[in-house]
Amino acid sequence: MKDMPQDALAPRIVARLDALAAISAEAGAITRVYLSPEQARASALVLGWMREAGMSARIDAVGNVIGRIEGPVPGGPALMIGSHLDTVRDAGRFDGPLGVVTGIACVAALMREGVTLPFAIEVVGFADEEGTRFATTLIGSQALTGALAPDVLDRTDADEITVREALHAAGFDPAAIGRAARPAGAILAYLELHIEQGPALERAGLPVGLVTAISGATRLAVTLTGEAGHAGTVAMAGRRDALAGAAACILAVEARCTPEPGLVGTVGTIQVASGAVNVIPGRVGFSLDLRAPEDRQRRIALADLAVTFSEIAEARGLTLERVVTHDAASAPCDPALMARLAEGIVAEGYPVFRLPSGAGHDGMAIAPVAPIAMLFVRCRGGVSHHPDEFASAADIEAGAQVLLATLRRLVADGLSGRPHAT
Ligand code: HGY
Ligand code: MN
Ligand code: MN
Repeated sequence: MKDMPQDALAPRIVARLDALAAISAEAGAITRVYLSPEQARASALVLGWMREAGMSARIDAVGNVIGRIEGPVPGGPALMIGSHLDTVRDAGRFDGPLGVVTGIACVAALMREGVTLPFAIEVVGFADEEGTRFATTLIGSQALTGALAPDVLDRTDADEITVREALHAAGFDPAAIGRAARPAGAILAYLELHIEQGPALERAGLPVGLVTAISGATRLAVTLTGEAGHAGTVAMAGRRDALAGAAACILAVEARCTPEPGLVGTVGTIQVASGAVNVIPGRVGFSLDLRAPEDRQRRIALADLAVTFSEIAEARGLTLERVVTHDAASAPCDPALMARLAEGIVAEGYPVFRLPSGAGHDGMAIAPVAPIAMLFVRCRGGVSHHPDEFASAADIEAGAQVLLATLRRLVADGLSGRPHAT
């Protein structure tokens, strides 16, 4: 890579992202969902990179890939650097893997500097942040904090395979997932480097940004049931068309969210049971993903939409079912840890640009048990969850050097340190 210093970290990071991107369920696209054979292959690759960096490395009871450099007390509390290795369907190559591969590169660089660690450092590749396969999300990070939903093993994918069956098929013991949970205090702090997945850094002309909080999110599975019938013989009046009802609900989501800054609502999937071109849809299922920076704002919108959906269903003679498949509170980043990350940003010569994260991250699951902070790296056009997702090698280098500078400070001064006046 031209103009890169000899000891640059980005060239190897980019090469490893490319290697991971080649591991997919689909040729010509990047799709690596939880407990898939592709995930097993990607995990094996990352295990090797962790070991190459001098870490002990293992896969835990739910499939998280965990590398560790011991501190003074074997098994003692660790500073955790993480992100996820699973992807959405037809994903970009940076969302998730960038944070894991950069974490490995920074730990390796720190080890090359011969530092003595005052605490252990772990790099974690979480197994299921996206929730692409089972609709619920953060399975990997919630298992690690002991916060898995009691019914998680019964969640099913589009083929009606349960998490329990998928764990078993992937060689895990469903009865042992509790072993992934860490005792209280095991995680000193959590740092995640991630592409911004939005346009703010590009608009500001900056390669890195300091995250202030992660927006909370609620995901629903909504089912409308009406009456199937012959498309040619049933008059329009009196039809109980479930898909037309779903369309009204989807437009209601857009109408409710659009006027309110920060509130976003997305219907990303819809299924018509036994759908056919000449059959009036009798039963339709769709997903709803609702987010806002403030939990209260999200809950009010959720309640409003529940009323609207019921009114639409009643007016059309449909029955309505709503199941919450995921609910994560917004997660503020820790001011002291943010101050350390801000020191790293300043040390690398960048201004400290603070911004919230509209996208969800594993840090939401870690926040209840440890201080979290996130570093965003600029991505082109803010595009993500799409093959056009792109972060330049120069910005990846900037992100890696900021993370490394931050690690040096945390190792030298401890986690609380001297908050930097930025
Ligand atoms: O959905 C999200 O915000 C994250 O990319 N999983
Ligand atoms: Mn994502
Ligand atoms: Mn992500």
